[in-house]
Amino acid sequence: MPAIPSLSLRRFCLTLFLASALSAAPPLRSGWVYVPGAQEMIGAGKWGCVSGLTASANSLTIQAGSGYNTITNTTGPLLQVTGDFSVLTTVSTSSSNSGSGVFLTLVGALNTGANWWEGLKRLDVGLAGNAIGVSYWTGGSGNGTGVTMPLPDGVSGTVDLEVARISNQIVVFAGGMQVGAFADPGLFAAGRVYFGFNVAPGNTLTVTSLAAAMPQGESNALSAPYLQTAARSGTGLRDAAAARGLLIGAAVDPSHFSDPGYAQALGREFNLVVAENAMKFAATEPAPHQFNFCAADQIVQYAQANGMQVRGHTLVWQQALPGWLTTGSYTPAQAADILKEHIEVVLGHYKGQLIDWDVVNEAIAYGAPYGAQPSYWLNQLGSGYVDLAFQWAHAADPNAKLFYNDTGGEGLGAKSEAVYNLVSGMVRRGVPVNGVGLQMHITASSPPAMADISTNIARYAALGLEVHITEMDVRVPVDSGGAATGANLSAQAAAYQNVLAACQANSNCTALLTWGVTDSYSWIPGNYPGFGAALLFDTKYNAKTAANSIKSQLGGQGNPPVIFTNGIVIHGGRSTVVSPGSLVDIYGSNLVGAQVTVNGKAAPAYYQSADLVVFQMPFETGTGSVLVQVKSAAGASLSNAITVEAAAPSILTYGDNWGVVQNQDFSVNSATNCAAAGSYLTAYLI
Ligand code: 9MR
Repeated sequence: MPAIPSLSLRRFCLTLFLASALSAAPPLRSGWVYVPGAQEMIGAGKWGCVSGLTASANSLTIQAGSGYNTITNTTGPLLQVTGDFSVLTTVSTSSSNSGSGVFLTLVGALNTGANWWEGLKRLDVGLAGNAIGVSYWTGGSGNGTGVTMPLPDGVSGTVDLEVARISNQIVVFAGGMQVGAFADPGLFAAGRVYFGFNVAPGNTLTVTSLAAAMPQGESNALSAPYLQTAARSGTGLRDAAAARGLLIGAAVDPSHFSDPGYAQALGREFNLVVAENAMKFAATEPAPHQFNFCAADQIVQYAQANGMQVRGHTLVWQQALPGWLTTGSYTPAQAADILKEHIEVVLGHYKGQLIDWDVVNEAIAYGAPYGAQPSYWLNQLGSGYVDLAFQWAHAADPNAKLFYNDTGGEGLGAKSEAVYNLVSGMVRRGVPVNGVGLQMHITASSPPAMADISTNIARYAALGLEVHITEMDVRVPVDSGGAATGANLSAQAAAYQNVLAACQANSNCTALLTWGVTDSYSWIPGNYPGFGAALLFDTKYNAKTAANSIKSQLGGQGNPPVIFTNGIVIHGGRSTVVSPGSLVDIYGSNLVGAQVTVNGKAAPAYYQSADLVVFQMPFETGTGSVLVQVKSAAGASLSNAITVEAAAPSILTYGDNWGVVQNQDFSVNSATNCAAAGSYLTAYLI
């Protein structure tokens, strides 16, 4: 009989202990200490970027529906391990556990292939039925190896689990007692441990502590993917850009920081980042008045750790709006309040940390006649929403540089005109706008003419505005494996180089950003079927021809020569149609001191200036496709392929003139521009 009161007293005490120390980690074993920073890994936004669970300050709740709910936190805390370590957690389940389970999941290597198990090294340890269930996968098959260990007497309900790697063994403890061990098949040999949980169908898991420990004297460390620092080569694009006073950037999605190649390439090559999606309205205000900066903050932290600047994108757009807003029935006055609050909170959160903001994005329609883009904001607030947004943004952070960003108006033409009219109108009205973003989502086959881009940038300079090339990608046709032809990749490289050259030709153009880092994660294949390979780095993070052309455009003594797109034409004409022996014009930039080669052989030049070279197509050049290149002390242009045609007698035309006859001073001879007696005339014929 005396045993009964004693037992109930113990239960009473245990309940009190649990209630008062909800998020305390299970006790450490003798001689073990917490990995620095890893005593508490639930709170403070560490799981806020992970979907499929509910995170509060001191617990995680994970439910499974009809299938397993398996979660790996690839964006939050990550353990770097070299020696022995353990992970401690306190878990409970609302379900009976019979035939099911809730598990702590430790991932040593992430999936690398099409099947979920390819390359995956994973260990699950948890409550399964009335036992401790263990399963592990080593990357070669979806069939895990299962081990069952007994739950010690008296351990049930809320359970303290500890999973340790000790020498070559995985050792499992429950309620402070060792319940089993098995040989470690090298699950954490890559030196990393991602944290996760796995919940069987119909089960609910509640996690009230998560910590990591190690024997005193070990040097394991807690890190997070977004805190990685890239090894700097000193020869990255960013190094060449910095020497030119230019920012070179990329759009970033922080979920890719767990891909080591991504984090390395980004920090090695770029000195500027922009959030591809993480700072948009739907991401930052997922519920009314509730702001979430989890993913966006990770980008800013990564940038700060890697000495990079950050652009803000974007406060006001008709896309990426949350459902609560677009399906809510707000009055125009309420919608205005919502937008004003959104701008104030988001700008306020990043005050002093970003170089500028795309305040309004794509307010002009995508198609002719390029009126106002239909949008929630236009419906609710009328066309004045653009000015209002800039005014609210300026009031919220008077030091922030405020940009208008749009697509399809990079060169000259109707869209460009509409954007220019909108922005110049704002300037006239005294709206606080500081710059214009030219997105530059273009194709290699028909890029805007470089001269047009340069002219467009220059007219914003005349308004006192800065310009950034904000979202450049150059899509090319790809096969089903995502591969592009060498010719298309060369054309792409020329387009990149020309856009950079147009930017460099104008001192108000201060940044060029690409819309992503690697072809692996670009938005292009999903939106333009049959196209892809649009960025500077391939799926293995190798620099593509385009990256090299950007680098050569940035580097060297002075700028290497550039041949403008479609810049090789018959002398005095506007199209290619060159034949062996004909004079050929090359329009470009940095052409002083240039040597022209045709298929690698030097060709005689007749005239040279910074933006024009006239050379003669060597007579011995055959007909068909030939490669024309220009070299100077600063480097070489890209090779441009043109077609040499058989000579056929014809008179060249130039503009409205039939036949081109030049006076000795190179002006076109006409009824009102006669040749002086005794001077010579040049007639251009084929
Ligand atoms: O690349 C972005 C894609 O992942 C998003 O689904 C999409 C909608 O939010 O936005 C894409 O980025 C766009 C950018 O924000 C504005 N200019 C056009 C970009 C490509 O659509």
